Amino acid sequence: MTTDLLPTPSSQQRRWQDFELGMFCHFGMNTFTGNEWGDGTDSPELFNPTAFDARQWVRVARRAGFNYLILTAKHHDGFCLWPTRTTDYSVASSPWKDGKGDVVREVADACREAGLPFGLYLSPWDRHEPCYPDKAAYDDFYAAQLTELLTGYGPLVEVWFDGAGSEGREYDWRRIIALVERYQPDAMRFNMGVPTIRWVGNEDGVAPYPCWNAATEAKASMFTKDMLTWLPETPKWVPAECDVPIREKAWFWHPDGHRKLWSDERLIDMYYRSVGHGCNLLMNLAPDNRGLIPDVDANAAYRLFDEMRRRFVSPLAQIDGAGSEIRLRLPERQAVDHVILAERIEGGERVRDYVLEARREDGSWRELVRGSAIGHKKIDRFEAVDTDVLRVRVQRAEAEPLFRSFAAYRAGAIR
Ligand code: FUL
Repeated sequence: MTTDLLPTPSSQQRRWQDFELGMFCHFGMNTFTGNEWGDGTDSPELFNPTAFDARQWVRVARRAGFNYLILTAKHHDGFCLWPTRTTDYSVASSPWKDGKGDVVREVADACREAGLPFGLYLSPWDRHEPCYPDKAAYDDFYAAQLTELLTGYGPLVEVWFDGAGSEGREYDWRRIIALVERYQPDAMRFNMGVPTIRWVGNEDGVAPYPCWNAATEAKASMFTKDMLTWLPETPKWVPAECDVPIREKAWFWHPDGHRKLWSDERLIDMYYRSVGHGCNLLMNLAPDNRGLIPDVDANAAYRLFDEMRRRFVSPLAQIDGAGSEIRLRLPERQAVDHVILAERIEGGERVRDYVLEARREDGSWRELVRGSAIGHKKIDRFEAVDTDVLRVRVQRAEAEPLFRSFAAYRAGAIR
């Protein structure tokens, strides 16, 4: 067994994986028109939030337990939330704050005040910009926009490159990535060019299992089956991010409000199948046309994460360790219904197959779960068993298994 060839994360990737939960905020021209994909012809006059308060967004993010926030600086309609020099299709041409406002600045500042890492989404597809059909001209335009964002708003945790609408289109990824590397070397790069994190491949907030951290490809968008070609210098370790709107298929707030808020059960399931599969969950809470996150959306997020904290705040027992069999002794024989495993991923994702077992009163072992990937985290849930010792037996590994944590819980609910 050699560990030399095992992909491992960078320190920035490890930090990002520990965040686990991100809040996405889709806000822009669509917020005022009821569209999901504006066509770029809507007048800047329409952009006029009446009570915009970035601190409220950040309070919601903090109260819910999100550990980073990503804002759509420009969505597919091309309308820019900052006063860019590249186009007049921006907040500078809107009545909001007499054209003197800067949404990106206010959200960046509110995040910094609260110590919340901040990231930006900049859509490559631009339905407004007249030079879009001219590849070289648009590459210059996009690079200029990105440079403004990378240099003007402090440290960014993530830059989100959306593949939607760009199916079949080529951008100068080498140049784009060089800008991110130059100005924001610690930022995660989502899914394109030389990504450091990848798209999970759906917008349901769920990862398949196993969802290994090492990957050589990912889907480009919801609208194609094509897999992306990443540049050869892409790291082997590219953990997945699961993005999902908290309302069914609605990234933006809609004046008619008819999009369904996901049920608490569905949101809990998303948590198990994203964070519980070792991935990050990036959940969208859309600010409304006042410029505030509606209470109903915020409350749904609070209920979800409060419940998950209730389940997992205090383990019955927890250890770390190395080796292919690790035992976890409980303080007494008691009911257990969850186990959370985590590898020390700085040593790579070593475990390939494992079995989790509980010791019966007669000393024999009862199998609870068979699994494969552990990586950053694996949450296993099962019908409650009474036991005093749990063990994980690694049946196949790339190198000696290194456990950051092996913890048992009695959550009193497994759904
Ligand atoms: C998709 C976009 O088309 C949606 O509008 C949204 O921005 C989502 C996060 O990505 O590809």
